[in-house]
Amino acid sequence: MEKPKISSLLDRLRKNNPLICNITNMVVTNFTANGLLALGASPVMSNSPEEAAEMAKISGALVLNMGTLHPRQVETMIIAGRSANLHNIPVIFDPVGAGATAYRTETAKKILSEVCVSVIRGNAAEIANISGEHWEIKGVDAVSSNRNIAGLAKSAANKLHTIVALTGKEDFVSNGEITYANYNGHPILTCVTGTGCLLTSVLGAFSAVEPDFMLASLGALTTYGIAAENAAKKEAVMGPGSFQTAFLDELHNISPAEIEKYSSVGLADEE
Ligand code: ATP
Ligand code: TZP
Ligand code: MG
Ligand code: MG
Repeated sequence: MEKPKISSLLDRLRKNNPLICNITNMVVTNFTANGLLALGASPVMSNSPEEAAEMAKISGALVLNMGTLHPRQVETMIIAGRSANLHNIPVIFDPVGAGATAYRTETAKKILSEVCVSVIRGNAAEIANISGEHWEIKGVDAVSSNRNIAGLAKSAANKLHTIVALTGKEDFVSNGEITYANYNGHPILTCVTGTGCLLTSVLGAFSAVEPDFMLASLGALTTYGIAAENAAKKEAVMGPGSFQTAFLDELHNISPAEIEKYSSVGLADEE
C-alpha cells in the first residue's frame, strides 16, 4: 500500500470531523471519546434502543463493541446496525472476549448474522473464536500461540466475508485475498485497558472518510501505532499512567508527514 495514500487520510479525517457513534463498553467509554476527539473525530456514545436507528443514520460510522454486553445493549446494537446498513454507514465490530464465555461467542455470531459489518477488529483469539476455530482467551486478552496469525486473518476474512483487522505485536489486515502487515506500535499499549477498543473506534473514524476499508484500516493502524511510538519516547512517560496521557496528546499532534516517514506496512506472509 502506498505511503502517501495512507498519510493523506488523516488530513481528510480532521477536515471532515466525522461523527462516530459508539455502542461500547463501560470500561473504555471515556478513553474512547477522548481518543476520538484528540485525533480529530467527533464521538457520541449511545446505548438506548429508542434512539439507536436515528443516531446511526446521522453518523459517519457506527462502532459496535461487546466488552460489557447485556441483552438490552445487544438489541440496541442490532437496531443501530440495521439502520447503518440501510443508510450505507460503515459498521465496525469489536468482538471483545469472544470465546471467553458461550454468551460472548453466540452474541458475536448473532450480530454478524443480523448486521453487515465493514471491518472486524480484534485480537487473535477473538478473531479465531468467531470464525469457527478455537483459541484460548483469558477474559478479554489473547493468550499467545505459535499459530500463523496472518493466515488466520485471511481465513477469517474469507469465512466472514468482511475485512478483518487482527492486532497484536504485529497487525494484519485482510480482505480474504490480500493481507497486509503493519509493524507500528509499542508493547506498553498492552498495559493500558481500552487501547484495542479505542483502536476499533479509530478504525471507524478512518472508515467514515475512506470507502476503501482496507486502506482506511491501514491508515488507522499506522497512525495509532506511530502515535504510541511517539508517546513512549516522551521523557515524562514513566509507565502506563503517564503513557495514557501522552498517547492522547500524540493522537492529537501526529502529522501526515510523520505517517509517511514512519509507517511500516508491507504484504504479509500468510503461509
Ligand atoms: P488484548 O486484549 O489481547 O490486548 P486488544 O483488544 O487490547 O487485545 P491489541 O491487540 O492489544 O488489542 O491492540 C491494541 C494496539 O496495541 C494495536 O495498535 C496493536 O498493534 C498494539 N499492540 C498490542 N501488542 C503489542 C506489542 N506487543 N507490541 C507493539 N504493539 C502492540
Ligand atoms: N473488561 C471488559 S471490556 C474491557 C475489560 C477489561 C476492556 C477491554 O479493552 P481492550 O481494548 O480490549 O484492552
Ligand atoms: Mg491490548
Ligand atoms: Mg480488545
